[in-house]
Amino acid sequence: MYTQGLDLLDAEARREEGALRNESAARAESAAASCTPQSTLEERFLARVDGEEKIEPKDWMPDAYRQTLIRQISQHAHSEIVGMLPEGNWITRAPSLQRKAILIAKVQDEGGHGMYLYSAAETLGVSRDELIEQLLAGRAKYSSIFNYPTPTWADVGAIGWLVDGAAIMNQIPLCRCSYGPYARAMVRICREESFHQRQGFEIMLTLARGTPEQKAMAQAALDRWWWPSLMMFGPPDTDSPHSAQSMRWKIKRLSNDELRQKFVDFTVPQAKFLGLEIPDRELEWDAENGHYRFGAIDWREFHEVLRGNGPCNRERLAARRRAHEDGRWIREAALAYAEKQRRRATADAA
Ligand code: FAQ
Repeated sequence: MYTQGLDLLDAEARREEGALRNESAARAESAAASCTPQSTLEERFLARVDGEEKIEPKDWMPDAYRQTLIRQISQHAHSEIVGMLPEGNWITRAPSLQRKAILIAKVQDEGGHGMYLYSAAETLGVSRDELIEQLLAGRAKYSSIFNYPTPTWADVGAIGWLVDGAAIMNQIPLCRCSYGPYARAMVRICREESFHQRQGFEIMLTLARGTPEQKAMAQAALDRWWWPSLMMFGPPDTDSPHSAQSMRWKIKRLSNDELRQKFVDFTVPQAKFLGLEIPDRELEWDAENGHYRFGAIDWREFHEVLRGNGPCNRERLAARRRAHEDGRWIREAALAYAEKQRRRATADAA
């Protein structure tokens, strides 16, 4: 289902790629920009956005557009990196060798997504070191969802099914983001997320069709992850300070509430297929408008998690800091090796 969505997008992405301007044209524009009034530059920029042209790193762009992208892409990158932790918790205890191999691959993919996204952010003039320093200092946001614990194997299934499912729902429109490097990174990321979602659903299906204890374990994981997954899409549109501007700039294509509704509409039939119950007494099909109606989200919980008071915020940051320290020697070794290669190349050239 998700893959079909991606195929359509792929064709679209290819058309958009074809519309990309070449680099020398971008350089010429940047030279001309230095003596063009700001208002004209802004008008041209918006016309390009409206015309579905991709904005590329060397193109002129309003500073607020650049800052919005740095904010969103870096938060997204941090989410992928911190997002390795809840499932990483189960790598040593996966129930079979095959499950373990799949989980390792999945968690590595998330690390890779973080790397593409840090690279996309770097094209906007911020350094990866700076971004990582902000994360480790606790000054950067990452997705609220990764501050919840994974007490059972079924949580790994629920994350793949619901969290990756929500991530795909949010990220498919980002493949059409107006900023080229982010849009292109998202195409590959969405393909991998599609595999992640299916592996999670398959874990849930195995448990739901297993013993009564296994089915109960799957249900308990769904109970734990349902509401936090709905929160992943961000605050309601009426309380989302960035949405209107981001949609005008075609960074975001659909609003937080639109995406949340699409996710609910897709996921409820999947829960039915699993024979599991969504933990929402108010959930009901509204035939008139063709969507599920769902109960109120506890936004206080969301804001508490964002303030650093979720069940695992402290644990997650401590784990990231530890990993960063543990990796210091390899970063230093890689830099020393690169320096040695550089010196050799200089000596050979002399
Ligand atoms: N958690 O005005 P809006 C994944 C913040 S990747 C924490 O609506 P915006 C893959 C928001 O940043 C998951 N903070 O903001 C995976 C802003 O704060 P600021 C991550 C949140 O940007 C799977 C403030 O609230 N995905 O799961 C959250 O227009 C499994 C106001 O909000 C992305 O990052 C939240 N849930 O819309 C990995 C996708 N929601 O900066 C491992 C890209 C909102 O003013 C395992 N990002 N905030 O201090 C986006 O699409 C958007 O940034 C939204 C927020 C939709 C998240």
